Amino acid sequence: MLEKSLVLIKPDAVEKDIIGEIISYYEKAGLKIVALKMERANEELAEKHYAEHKGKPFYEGLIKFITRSPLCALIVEGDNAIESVRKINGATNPNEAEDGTIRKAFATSKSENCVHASDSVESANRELAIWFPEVVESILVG
Ligand code: FUP
Repeated sequence: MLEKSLVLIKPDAVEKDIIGEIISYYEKAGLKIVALKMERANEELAEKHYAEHKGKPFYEGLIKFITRSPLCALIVEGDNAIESVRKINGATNPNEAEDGTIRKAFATSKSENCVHASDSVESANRELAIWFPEVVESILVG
């Protein structure tokens, strides 16, 4: 099924100048970048995005990390894009990430793990509306 996934290239990856390398992983896998922007998330945006983690021990550190410097938000489209992108990203913890994944190559810890991707159609729709409110209607309909 043709899907769209919300990908974040997180502050650690932007700081390391590997935006291009990361995008190449998706493009080489046959996925298409259909929207892209760079911005520094404020707390409100970060808290909306990570609402499901509120109250967890790592939550405050997570909000600090994701807001500390600019990130890139992308809409990645393709056949089975949601699962494909998560496979390309690899496990949350880089020590458990498979060879050939972005997190295996670049992530330094479970918290500074370079990328985020939607984990279901429902979360993709929720996250796309958060990060791309200006395009989400025209892009999601049809
Ligand atoms: P993922 O779906 O792989 O991005 O991972 P989760 O949704 O489980 O976690 C979201 C983010 O919370 C991770 F990318 C990093 C952060 N996190 C931690 O910092 N510590 C943890 O123990 C778990 C997650």
